[in-house]
Order: sequence, then C-alpha cells, then structure tokens
Amino acid sequence: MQVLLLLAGLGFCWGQYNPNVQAGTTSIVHLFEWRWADIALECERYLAPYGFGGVQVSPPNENIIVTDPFRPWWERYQPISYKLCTRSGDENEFRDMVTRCNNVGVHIYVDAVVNHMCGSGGGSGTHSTCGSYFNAGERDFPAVPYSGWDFNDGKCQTASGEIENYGDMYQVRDCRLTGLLDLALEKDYVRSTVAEYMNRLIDIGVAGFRIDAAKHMWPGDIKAFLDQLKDLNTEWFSAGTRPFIYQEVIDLGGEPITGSDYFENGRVTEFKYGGQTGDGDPQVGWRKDGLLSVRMKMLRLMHWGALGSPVDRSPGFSFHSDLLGLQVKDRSYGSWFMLAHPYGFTRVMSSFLLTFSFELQDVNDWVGPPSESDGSTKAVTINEDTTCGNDWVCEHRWRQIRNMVVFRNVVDGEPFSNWWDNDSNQVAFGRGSKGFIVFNNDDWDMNVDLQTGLPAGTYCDVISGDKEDNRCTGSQVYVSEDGLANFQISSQAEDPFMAIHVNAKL
Ligand code: QV4
Ligand code: CA
Repeated sequence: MQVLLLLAGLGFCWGQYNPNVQAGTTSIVHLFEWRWADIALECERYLAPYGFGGVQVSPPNENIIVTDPFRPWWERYQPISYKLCTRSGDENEFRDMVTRCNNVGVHIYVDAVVNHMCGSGGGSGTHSTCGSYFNAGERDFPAVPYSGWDFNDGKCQTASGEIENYGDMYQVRDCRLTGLLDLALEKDYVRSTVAEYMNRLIDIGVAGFRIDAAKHMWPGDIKAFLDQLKDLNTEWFSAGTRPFIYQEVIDLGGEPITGSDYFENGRVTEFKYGGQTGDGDPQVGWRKDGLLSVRMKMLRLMHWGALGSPVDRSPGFSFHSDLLGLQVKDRSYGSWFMLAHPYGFTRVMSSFLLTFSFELQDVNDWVGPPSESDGSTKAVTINEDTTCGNDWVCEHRWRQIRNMVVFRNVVDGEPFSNWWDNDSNQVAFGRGSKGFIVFNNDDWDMNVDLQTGLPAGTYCDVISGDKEDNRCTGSQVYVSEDGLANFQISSQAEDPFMAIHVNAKL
C-alpha cells in the first residue's frame, strides 16, 4: 500500500522506477561477460531489430585478476578501481558501445559493485585488469583512492570480521560478505566517490544501474549516493530523466532484511520468481515433477501480480545453472511464462557454456567466459543459422525466447485475461485482445477449445515457428468469430507450448 501511494505521489514522473527503455520495448537482456565490441554489434544487428529494450552489462570497472581457479566469472565482483578497464574492453570500447547501442534505441544498464572492493585475501601487487597497484591487507587502493579509513573494519562487530548471521542486520551491512573488503558508505568521501563513478557512466550515456549486493548496504547509504546522481545524458534521453535503479536483494523470506526496505531507492530484483516456480528452491527451475503442479505455481505468481509492487522480475535462478544444459528447457519454460505475464519488468539471461567435471560429477560453476589461454575473452561469432559460436549460448537468439520478447512488446498494456486450467499442469491465459499462450506440462496430450479473446483469423504459433511472407513456418491456430480456438499439444512435443499474438496473424 505504501508503495502504491508512493508511486501515485510521483504522478507522471516515474523517476528511478522507470526502466528508461524506448517506447514499444519491454525487456532487457543480460549479456553476461560479453565484450563491449560484441555488444555494440549485437545491438545493431539483432537487439534493435527484434525489439529488445536494453542490455545489462557485466561490471565495467577494473577488477582483481584471479588465477586459482583461472579467471572465474566472479573476479569481476572484486573491484580494484573505478577505471573502465576489464576483460570486456577499455574505456574507448565502452563509450563506443554505449553510443552505438543508444543510437539504435537499445540502452545500457551497468552492474554497479559498490558495497566492497576485492577480498581480504587478495594480496598486493598489480594483478588487476588495468594494472593498478593495490594492497588488500593494508586496505590500500591508490587508483581510487581508498585507504583504511574508507572501510568498515572498525564498525563490524563480529569476531571474524565476516557476516556470520543473516538474522543480524547490522553485521549483514557492516561486515564482510565472503571476505570482500566492506566500504564505509556512511562516509561522505566514499559516497561521493561512488557517485562520481556512476556519474561518469551517466555522462557516457548509460540508462541505469543494477546495484549489486544492495542487502549489504544500508538503504539510507544507498539513497545518499543515488541522490548525488545526475539526470541522464540529454543526447539520448529527455531532460530530467532519472537513472533506472534496480537493487539486488535476495529476499526469500525468513530474514529481518526484506526487499521492501529498498523500494524507496528504486526497484528490487525478484528472486522469489525462481523460487515460486521451482518449489521454493531458486536453483530448481520450472518443473512439473516437484511438489507443486504448474497450475499452483502459476496461481502463486498471479497472486503476486495482483500486489503490483514496483519490483523487477527476473529469473531468480542463478545464471550458471542455466548454462549447464541441465533442465535448460525447464528454465526456458519459466522464461516464457515470465515474458507472457504482465508482472514486473523483465530481464532475460544470456550465457556461455560451462564445463562438466566428471571427477566431481558437477559443473564447474566458477568458469569464466570462453577465453584464450592468455585469459582474453573470445569474440561472439555468429553461425549461418543465426546461433552463436565460440561456446556462447545466446539464449536470447533462441526463437522461442526471442519471439516471447516480441510477444511481451505486442501485448504491453493489455490486462491478464481468460485464465484456464485443467486442475493439473495444463494452463492457458491471454493478454486482452492481443495475445494468448497455452502450456501443456502434463504427461498426456491436450485437445481443448479455449476462449482466446483475440479477433477471428489465422495465427502463427510463435513457439514452433515464425510468420514469414504471410505464411507460418510452424503450427497455425484458427480463431473463430466468437474468439474460440482449438489447441492440440502433444505431451511429446519438443516444446509443449503455443503462443499467438496479433502481429503474427496472417
Ligand atoms: C574466500 C572465502 C572466505 C574468505 C575470503 C578471504 O570463501 O571465507 O573470507 O576468501 O579473501 C569469491 C569466492 C569466495 C571468496 C571471495 C573473496 O567465491 O570463496 O571468499 O571471492 O575472495 C560473486 C560470487 C562469489 C565471489 C564474489 C567475489 O558469487 O562467490 O566470492 O563474486 O568474487 C549473498 C548476498 C548477495 C550476493 C550473494 C553471492 O546477499 O548479494 O551472496 N550476490 C551478489 C552477486 C554475486 C557476487 C556478489 C554479490 C559480490 O550476485 O555474483 O558474488 O559482489 O546472497
Ligand atoms: Ca556493506
């Protein structure tokens, strides 16, 4: 209620809650660990033509180089300075990417890691992506500069200096998260240094920020640096536009810190999504063989939709589980549902292949992006069939996901409507008079007549194919004058789903 009042008070100005995507687009894609040069090309050749509104990029600032294990993806969450210099590229390449993506209407969202610097065991030297000297033991980061005064060592009350208990909100904010040197964001100097870094990115033309580890910062400290941020660059955004803010707060319940503690600062990423669709375990994904039927999972999601709180819905499962090839399909079903449902602002994950360790019978989930032996990141190559090469997975280029991103754009603003279910794992719903989606996650075939709410005509199912030259490359659906259509989906179908929308009508 508080939240709704707050939004009402803002009137037409959405402020930091507005995703700042170009009109007609409704989703962004996380191009995890991609090089800036490849993102610039992807904006021009793929994202703009298919209606993606933006890209979340990996942290652009200098980080520690970790060699054991060799160059894990997570080294990027250990800042050394705010120079724009990483495996993704240097400052010139970053500027070029932002300019070129903005010029085709695809906006850039930066992952801001400002709760901490590198781990306390990071050593000293110049093993950083721009070669800046640092000494973790001494708390010395001269390339910022930060020194011992700028860290929370004195404020943290645990014996180890680490977060030991998530039930104590003081240690969650003031102590080290897995050894990461915790910045004293109560200090004006630290706040203004962080704001200066973010303002440089705003000047270059970024549209917003993901705030990493927001749970580990006091909401008031975050507000203090956000209040110092400039409006967006008027070369691409209208005067007075505030940067879009979405904060990473993993709130699965049971802790004193909740996502809503952060709503005043901006949106909060929705981790319950993965949980609600995956039997409470955010790692499990979208399964019909868990404790809950797909129907129940969807009904739970609908309940949230009704809450209407300003949260960002993103697939809550961690990206690495996605790459495994494990239940990729389960996860992609979850994405389709997410993209069809009106709730939240959506972010699609795009990843790279991980190696499977037969010794551990597990996936090496630390593995960094496809790289050469010297650690440099490999380019994203594009195959003749439009998929990606060099071990880049490019889920956002899968027809089903790409077409559901389009579906979401087409049905934008239409109400959730015409819900149907068989009391088990077959469900369907529409979006006003613009789109309709049907899922068969049962072990038996589906053959039903459903009210779609759509105008009469022949539609292409955008899951099994596309509309090309006024014909369907996949299945067709016939909607009669009364809005009814017959859906037959085999439980053996490769993708036991169908989706139709008014832009894919013959
Ligand atoms: C190790 C030991 C510590 C020791 C420390 C000493 O485990 O006990 O004190 O060395 O230096 C890596 C390693 C971790 C290591 C640490 C420091 O995995 O073992 O500590 O570095 O060297 C990512 C990874 C982390 C990684 C971190 C920094 O997930 O594994 O840690 O980057 O490289 C909570 C939070 C939530 C957070 C999540 C991971 O509430 O906010 O934990 N999620 C975000 C990001 C995540 C990122 C961070 C926060 C940190 O989504 O990707 O962590 O920026 O749920
Ligand atoms: Ca902190």
